[in-house]
Amino acid sequence: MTNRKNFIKTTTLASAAILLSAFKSKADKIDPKKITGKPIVISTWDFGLQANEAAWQVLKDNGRALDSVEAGVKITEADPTNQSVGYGGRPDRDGRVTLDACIMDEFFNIGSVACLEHIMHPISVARLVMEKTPHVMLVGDGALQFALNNGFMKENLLTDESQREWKDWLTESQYNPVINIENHDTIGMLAMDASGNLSGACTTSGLAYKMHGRVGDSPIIGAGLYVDNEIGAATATGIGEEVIRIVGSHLVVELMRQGKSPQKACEEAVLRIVKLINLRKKDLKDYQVGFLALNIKGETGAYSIQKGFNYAKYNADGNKLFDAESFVK
Ligand code: SD4
Repeated sequence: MTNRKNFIKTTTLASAAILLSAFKSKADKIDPKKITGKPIVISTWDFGLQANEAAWQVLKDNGRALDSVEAGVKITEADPTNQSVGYGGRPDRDGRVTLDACIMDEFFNIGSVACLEHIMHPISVARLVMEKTPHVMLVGDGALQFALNNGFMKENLLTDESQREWKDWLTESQYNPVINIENHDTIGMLAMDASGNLSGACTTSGLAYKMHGRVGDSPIIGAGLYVDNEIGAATATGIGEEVIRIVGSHLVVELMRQGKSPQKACEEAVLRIVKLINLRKKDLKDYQVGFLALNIKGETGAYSIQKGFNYAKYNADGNKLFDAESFVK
C-alpha cells in the first residue's frame, strides 16, 4: 500500500516532472535561430553607451549574456565621475558610500548585495553570492566579509568631489533628492546573447544622502531587475521606494507575458506608479522613475515619469543613445 510519505514523494516527483516538461516544451517553442534581434544589450542613461561597449565585446564573440552584463556594468562601477554607482558614488548622510547590486541569469539564478561598503565591484560580489552560496542576498558587514574572504580588496570609494559635495550638503542637511540629478545614475543592463539567452544586472550607490542602511530597489530581484528567459527582462532607475512599491521590474515582465510589447509594459508600470503617487497625495514633480525592457524577440521599450530618461542600445546597428518617452511631457 502506498504510505503517505511515498505518496508525497511520488506526487512531488510527478508534479516536478510535469512542471519541467511544461517549462521545456514552452522553451522549445522558441527557436533561437528565428530571433533576429540578437545579440543585443541595452542599459540605462547615457553612460550606458560606454558600458555597452564592454558588454558587446562579450556578446560579439558568442559569449554569455551573464558575462556581458557583468563586464558592462563594471565599467560604470569603476568610473569616479559617475556619482551614483560604485567608486565616486555619493555617500549616505553619514558620509559612507554604500552600494546595492543584483544579477540574474537565464536559469533564474539570482544574487544580490545591499549596503555593501569599500568594494569597487558589488556586481561581481552579487554574482559570487549567486554562484557560491546557498543564499540570494547578503547585506552590510556580512556582504563585506564575504567579499574580503573571496579576494576582493577593501578600498576607499569616497572621492574628493563626492566628499566635498556631501560636506556642502551637511550645512543644510535637507533631504530632497533632486530628480534626474541626484538619483539618475543607476545602471541597469539587459542583454540577449547569440544563443537567445537573457541576463540582467543592476548596480548603484542609491539615493544621495539617504539614511545609513537604506536600501533601494536596485538589489531587490523583482523590483530593480527581473529576467524570465521565456518572456523578457526589465530594469528600473529612479526613486527606488516607488519601484519597490509595485515590484516594478517583475510587473513589466509579467505585462510582457500577457502579450504587451516592452514599450507598453514599461508605460503601464509607470502609470501604476503615477496612480499610487496621486493616491498618496504626493507631488508628482518630486518623482522620477524609469523602466527599461527587452523581450525575447529583441524588441525594447523605455518609459519614465519625467522627461530626461535615456538609454543606450547596442545591436547589429551599432551603439546608440535614445530618449525615452515620458508621462509628463
Ligand atoms: C535607488 N533606484 O537606490 C536607485 C537609484 C537610481 O537612478 O536608480 N538612480 O533607489
